[in-house]
Amino acid sequence: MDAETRITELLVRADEIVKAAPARRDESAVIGQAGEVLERARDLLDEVTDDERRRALASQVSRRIGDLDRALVASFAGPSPGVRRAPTRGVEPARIPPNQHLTAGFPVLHVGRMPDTPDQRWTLTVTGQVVERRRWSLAQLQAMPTVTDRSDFHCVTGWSRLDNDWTGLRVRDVLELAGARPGATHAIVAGHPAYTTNLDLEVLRRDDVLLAWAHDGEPLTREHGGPLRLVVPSRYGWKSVKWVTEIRLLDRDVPGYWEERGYHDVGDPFLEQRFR
Ligand SMILES: Nc1nc2c(c(=O)[nH]1)N[C@H]1C(S)=C(S)[C@@H](COP(=O)(O)O)O[C@H]1N2
Ligand SMILES: [Mo]
Repeated sequence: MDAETRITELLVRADEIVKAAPARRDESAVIGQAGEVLERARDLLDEVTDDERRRALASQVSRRIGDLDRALVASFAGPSPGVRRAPTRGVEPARIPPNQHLTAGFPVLHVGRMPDTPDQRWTLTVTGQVVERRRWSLAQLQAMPTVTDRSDFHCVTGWSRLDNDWTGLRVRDVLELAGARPGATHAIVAGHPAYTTNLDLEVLRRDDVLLAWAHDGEPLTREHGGPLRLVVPSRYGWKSVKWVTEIRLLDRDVPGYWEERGYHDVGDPFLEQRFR
């Protein structure tokens, strides 16, 4: 059976579970089961060789996962709980983008479930417009040359957290190992459960763009995207994909999860590019 047929079967199976939900008592168990089936379908997407078909199936998978997310997370926008404001006194005003305030803590923001994949089974795949599709385990990534970079983090919901010390790998180095094809201009970065965002390669190759596994000297916690997250300081936080599993290079710009829902394709906080 080819990947396409298997994916279609898994989609139908997930729909079945969801449609059976009203007859059951535990909604979150239903969401969990359907989510697992959809994650299996998503894992097979890479095996669909036809670009057009893969895109169509990917959007069917992510739309369904999105539906589960909406069932789990009633509201995402607006001030997040746990955001305590910090005084801006003594902070260089130019560091704070328009209409942002500083936060004292480190809020947790995401749609959908956190993955429970153990670190030993975590992999990162670099694929798409590359010379060679590559996949590394977390241990392999952590054996590569490591950097620590201090940067500011700006969430589109209004909070900014300054002076984050991120430790990990430069995305640029990982891209070099896979080899970007000449036509590659953009990337879709994917993280669990079906979260994606688009970035252009020029940004991804900057010094401060990391695949991080530590924050402020401590191992990155699961809720903040551990064991591996993308960090893109020059863009709003939604571009900093948590639980990152794949970087797919493309020869065009394709919107990700929030971009499909109206957020800006670029997302520069200093230009206040929140929505299109
Ligand atoms: N996989 C995944 N990554 C994600 C998100 C998400 O929903 N799923 N949310 C993004 C948003 S909107 C923000 S602001 C940051 C928040 O990171 P934090 O929870 O570590 O503060 O994660 C980003 N990365
Ligand atoms: Mo955000």
